[in-house]
Parts: sequence; C-alpha cells; structure tokens
Amino acid sequence: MRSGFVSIIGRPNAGKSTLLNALAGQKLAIVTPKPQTTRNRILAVVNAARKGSRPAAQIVFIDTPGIHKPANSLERKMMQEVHAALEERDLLLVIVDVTQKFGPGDQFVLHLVESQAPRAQRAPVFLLLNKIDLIEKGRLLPLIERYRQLHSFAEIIPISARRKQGLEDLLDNVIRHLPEGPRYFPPDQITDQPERFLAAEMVREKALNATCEEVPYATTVVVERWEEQEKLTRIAAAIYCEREGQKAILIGKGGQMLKKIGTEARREIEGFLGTRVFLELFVKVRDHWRDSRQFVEELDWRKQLDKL
Ligand SMILES: Nc1nc2c(ncn2[C@@H]2O[C@H](COP(=O)(O)OP(=O)(O)OP(=O)(O)O)[C@@H](O)[C@H]2O)c(=O)[nH]1
Ligand SMILES: [Mg+2]
Repeated sequence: MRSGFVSIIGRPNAGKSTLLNALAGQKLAIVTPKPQTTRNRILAVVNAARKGSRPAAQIVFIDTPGIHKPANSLERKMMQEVHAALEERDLLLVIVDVTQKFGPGDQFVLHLVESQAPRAQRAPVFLLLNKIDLIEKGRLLPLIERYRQLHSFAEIIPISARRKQGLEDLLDNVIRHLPEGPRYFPPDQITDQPERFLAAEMVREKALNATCEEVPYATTVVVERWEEQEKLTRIAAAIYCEREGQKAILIGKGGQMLKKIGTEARREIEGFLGTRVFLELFVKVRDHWRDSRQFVEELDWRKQLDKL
C-alpha cells in the first residue's frame, strides 16, 4: 500500500482545479476562465486499486490558489494556502499552461519550489505540461527540453486536464514515487470540505462567470443558513462585494443577474446533494473586505468549523 499527499501548484489559470476534479472523478473545486479562481486548499482523496505491478494506493491531491505576488490580505492568505500545501506534500506537481509563454511568473514558481525547506526538498517534483489539446504535437518536445534545463524534474508529463488525457500515466508515476504508508482517510471519504462550503463555492463560481472586470475579484460567498428537511435543503447565502456599484451589478436590472446566479447555482447544488434545494441569495457590501485580515480569516472554512 502506497499513500501520500500530492500538492498541485502553478500560476493562476494553469488548470490545477480542472486537474483535481478530473482525478477525483467529480467536481470538488470550482473552475472558471478567470485567473485566481481558487482561494484555498482543496483536498481530493483518490483510492487506486492494485493494477498489474502497480500497488494499491491512497493519494491525497491538494489543489491550491495560483501563485502570484499578493497585493492585499486576501491574496496574502491565498499564498499562505500555497505555502501550507508545499509543506504538506510527499510529492509536488507543478503545472504549466503550454499555451502561455514562459515568463517571470513561471520563474517565480520554480524559485518557490527550490527555496523549500530541506525536508520538503526531498519530495519528488513532477512537471505537468497542461492543455496539450491546444497545441501542435511538434511543439511539445522543444518545450520539454527547455524545462529539463531549468529544473531537475523527476518526471515531465504532458496532459490535458480538460480532456482527461495523460492522467493514467500521471497516476502510475505518482504511485511509483509515493512512499509506503497507511490510508489517511476512510475509503468512502473524497474530500475534507463540508457540503456547505462547496455550495458557497458553487455560488461564487456562477457569480464569477456572470460578471467581469473587478467584480469577480471583489466577490465572496458565505452560507448563512443551512437547513436539511425531508427531500429539501434550505440554503441562505450572502454574496459579499466591496462597493454599491458592484452590488448593483450583482443584482442586475430587476434582479435578473441575481436570479440567474441563483438558478445556475441551485441546479448544481441539487446535483451534488441529491435533494431539492431552496436557495436564497442576498448581496451585501463590505468596504475593502479584501484588505481586512480579520474578515479574510473569518472566510476560512477550516476556522469556521469550530463555530458551527
Ligand atoms: N483547453 C484546455 N483548457 C483547460 C485545460 N485545463 C484547464 N483548462 C481551462 O483553463 C481555465 C482555468 O482552469 P482552472 O482549472 O480554473 O485553473 P486553475 O489553475 O485552477 O486557476 P486558478 O484557480 O485561478 O489558479 C478554465 O477555463 C479551464 O476550462 C486543458 O487541459 N485544456
Ligand atoms: Mg483553481
């Protein structure tokens, strides 16, 4: 039996959450075309049966926020989540978007990997070249060569997280490099994230997709009430933004926008809860919440758990 924690890191928008979901076989992390979608660590427990010479394994994949230079309390918190995932790992997956040119952002990611404490340094580092469905095959080899010279990766694996290509190869290699160890989670547990927080994230995903410019970044969602009745779950959630103008956008003309966000989120939440859902949404303004360390800490569901 092999087991271990495998952290997925990379620049914003590289496809980390898409990969996590693909490996988990279900949606645990929200995905949007906008950078900086993920704001905290998200766990996916994958139990792999023995296959030929490959031993059975339990792999705990950890999705993280995209690596960037933080400019406010929220972004500093996001980078703390990245650092926590870097420390927790037995193996590290660095994921890059092959359609993007290598630049200072990638340099920064490699620097972060190389500046880890000696204990973490011993864990193998894989490079995942993601979104290969978007480039010609011929461009892959020179890219692999280029990255080989930048860092000594244990493996370099081309994948398409969206099309689920290369994932078996990835899993084989991950298991091969993991230490022997016990199951950390019961076989039927796939994440540590409680349902109410996943529901809040689904509302946030719909709000992110429906808005543009500053609004997505200034938006956060808090579930304020959660009542499970027979065949129906009643959920009330607040969508926070920073300014009256953003609130007006989130509500929309005659409440159209909020209704659209609510309908889309409700459908998805019903899908994963397997019950009917009554979802009530409110929009609240909280000035510069992204600069408030206290508010940002309160948003951390791992901390909210104590209060529930
Ligand atoms: N064509 C293609 N698109 C992909 C692939 N993987 C991810 N994407 C798209 O890339 C965008 C970003 O994907 P995410 O999974 O949210 O990226 P992320 O790294 O988690 O981003 P942050 O959470 O913002 O750091 C989404 O529009 C995905 O659908 C892929 O293999 N091929
Ligand atoms: Mg993400």
